[in-house]
Amino acid sequence: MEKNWWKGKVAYQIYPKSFNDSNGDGIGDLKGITQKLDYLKDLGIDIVWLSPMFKSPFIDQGYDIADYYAVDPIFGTMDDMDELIAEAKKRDISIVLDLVVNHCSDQHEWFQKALADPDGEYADYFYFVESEDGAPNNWRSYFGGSVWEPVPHTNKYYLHSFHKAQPDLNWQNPVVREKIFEMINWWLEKGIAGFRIDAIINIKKDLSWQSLPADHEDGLVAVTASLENAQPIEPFLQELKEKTFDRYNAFTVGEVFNETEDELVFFIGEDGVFSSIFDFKQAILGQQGDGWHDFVEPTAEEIKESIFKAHKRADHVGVLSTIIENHDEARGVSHFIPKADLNDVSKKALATIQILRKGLPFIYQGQEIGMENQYFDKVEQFDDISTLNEYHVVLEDGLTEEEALKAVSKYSRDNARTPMQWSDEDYLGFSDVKPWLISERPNRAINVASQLESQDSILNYYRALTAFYKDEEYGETIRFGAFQPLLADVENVIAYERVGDKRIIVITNFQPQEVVVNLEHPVKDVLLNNYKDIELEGQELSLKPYQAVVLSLE
Ligand code: TEU
Ligand code: CA
Repeated sequence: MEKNWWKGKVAYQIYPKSFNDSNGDGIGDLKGITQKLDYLKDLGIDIVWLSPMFKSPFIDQGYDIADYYAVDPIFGTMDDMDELIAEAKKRDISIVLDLVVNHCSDQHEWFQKALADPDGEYADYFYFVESEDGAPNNWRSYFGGSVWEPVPHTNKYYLHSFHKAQPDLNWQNPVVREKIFEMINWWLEKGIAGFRIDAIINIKKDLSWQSLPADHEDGLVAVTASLENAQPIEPFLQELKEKTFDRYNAFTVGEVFNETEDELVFFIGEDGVFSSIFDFKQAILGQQGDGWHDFVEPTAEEIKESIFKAHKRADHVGVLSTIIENHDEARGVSHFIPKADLNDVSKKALATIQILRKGLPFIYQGQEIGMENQYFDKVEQFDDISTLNEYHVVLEDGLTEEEALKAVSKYSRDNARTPMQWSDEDYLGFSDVKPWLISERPNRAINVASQLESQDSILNYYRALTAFYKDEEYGETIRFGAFQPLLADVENVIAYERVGDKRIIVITNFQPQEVVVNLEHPVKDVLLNNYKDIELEGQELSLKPYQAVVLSLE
């Protein structure tokens, strides 16, 4: 297999619990995914990333793994997994798994053995730290509260950067590293094509366990702040790469936030440890302040700036994976498009910007039909631990229950975790019974069945975008050509040029007003347009609200 086989592919993220239920228990499963492979093929998908489908108690929806070698029974069997890999292969689709190795589940055999013998070898698989009076320090976990949990009947605490049911694995311990590498190779041997690498930055630790200045009234500080004083991550990841990914020519995409310039080279440069990392700069726009109630809506100018900056920083180093949403975020269309402007046209504009910018596009399930945030009217309707924690943070900050509900409804990870909407039936064509998570009032009008029938649908527009990405004449330029900002000063216009053996410009008018722009060069052809018509006189282009056009230049 060619070294960089994954370059120029289109990827799709599946959240297995919510994609397709094949056996009528209200939970998506592996057979359900296999049934939809042709759908994915028609959408132009080459790589499918599955969020965790391993054995799990699902405290954090599968990101708490109890057995890395087993498929959770709610998703099916290992035979189903083998069948999925084989059927995908037949269609030239590669399967990528989620590698969650910063932590495992407290139900994992290793942790159970550690608890049973807190001085034994398995305690060293984790961070068991002695402390006489209370938690060893003031770090706050990602999901709220201390990162420390007492080990029963001892003066020890164990570290959990995320939920207490997700104890951190001790990467300092070479035995742990070997076990992890063995497991990775076992899966690669089975025929999976690579991994999305979860929360990887957290594997480095500040082993002095020093407290840091509090960042909130609870006296705690986000555990992320401790990473600045942590041991270097480089040796771990270098070893990981050499002992696993390299041997199989695997595709890897890291979940990495806030990397420095040097780290960027280390991650995705020529000899980088990963194939790619996600560009989260756009996804996290507007996240500020002390909690979800302080978040603000990103403007078109901010979206533009974020994209331009990302490419300026990364394109000479390596390949970014682009997203507008994932299972940890609200729906992209609801995040980036003001509510009053949310319609098929604006959704297509957002799609155009993402799919045709430079990089490896990831489409999150439902994105291709324009799924929006869900309607939640009671806190009891949420499943996600992060949402429930934030709800309390907002209340503790003095807001009312109504305000808290409003804030978490808007940013809840559950917005993206409700079932894929295949049809307008009762349970959205996802299942015959009530799904494990569903809004009281899903927007049924948004569904695959109806969009397959309508030529102008968002789904068909996404198909056109992925087809264009692979187009015989222009695809090379879109996949590999340079990215150059265009019309940077024209407010609310997000535009760029792609330069390869062809010259292509992508212009979107990301606002509800018309705009006129002057192009520097004569246009040869109109290659894509989210309106029926285009108003182009010479080099003067008038764009309707949220119009997106793709033009080739002479
Ligand atoms: O996410 C890591 C991460 O940093 C996020 O938890 C983020 O801070 C959070 O979603 C905010 O609500 C990964 C997974 O993508 C996420 O689903 C898991 O919950 C997490 O790791 C723990 O495994
Ligand atoms: Ca099922």
